[in-house]
Amino acid sequence: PAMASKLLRAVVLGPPGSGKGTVCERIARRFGLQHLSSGQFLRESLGGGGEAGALAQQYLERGLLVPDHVITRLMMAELEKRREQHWLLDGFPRTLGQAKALDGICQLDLVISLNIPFETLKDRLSARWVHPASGRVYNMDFNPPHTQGVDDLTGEPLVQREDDRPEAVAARLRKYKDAAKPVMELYKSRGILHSFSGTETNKIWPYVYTLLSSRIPPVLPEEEH
Ligand code: G5P
Ligand code: MG
Repeated sequence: PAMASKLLRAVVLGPPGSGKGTVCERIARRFGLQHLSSGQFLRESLGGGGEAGALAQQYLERGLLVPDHVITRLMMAELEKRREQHWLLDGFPRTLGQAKALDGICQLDLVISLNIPFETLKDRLSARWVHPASGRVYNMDFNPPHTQGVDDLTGEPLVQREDDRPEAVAARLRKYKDAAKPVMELYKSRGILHSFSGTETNKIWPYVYTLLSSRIPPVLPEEEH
């Protein structure tokens, strides 16, 4: 099919814990796209000890959205570096202001929205453990590490994210809805929004895979996760 030359510009939206990272990771591997997570970029920027990092940390710990100009500047710089690659944004844009900034630099082809019940989200986040240095994510029920409490590849300890504490989780879920609604409506009105509902990523995945396959040829077969 004639879908070779254009670079794919895709976004995955969804509340905290909806599986954006999990789905993006699979898409990236199967289709050879760059997976760009705004949350991961932010967490990496915290380590630097700079003023911007310290400020961002206060938002992240409380489960609040970082101000639009901060995250937009960060993402625009990262996207600029990857102009020649297919990419898939995880967690950006999250407000109408961010969506408009993104419109200024590209034309989106595809927006995937993950619709997951509130109770499911709460359960998942409380069982999540991460390896901070790589961003690898585990879940004690869904994809536990080979050895409890340590990263499969490095053997380093796993930690819980500050914002996965119950108080922060509730705040994040509330805030998400308010900010995301106008973004969804914008993409829906353009006819590029594709929503997937369910409680299990593995059941949603085949539909996501089919959708992506219609836009870009897979580099790996579908069966293995
Ligand atoms: P992040 O890092 O973007 P969130 O809160 O949007 O964080 P999060 O928590 O990373 O989203 P996710 O990526 O949607 O969730 O989900 P995931 O990690 O793949 O899956 C969650 C857990 O469930 C994992 O343990 C996974 O293994 C498990 N899981 C997946 N599928 C299943 C399943 O089918 N069954 C089960 N049982 N488990 C499953 O943003 C962090 C912060 O950064 C700032 C904000 O402060 C934000 O709170 N930020 C921004 N601020 C402003 N604007 C932006 N654009 C910002 N982006 C980030
Ligand atoms: Mg994530």
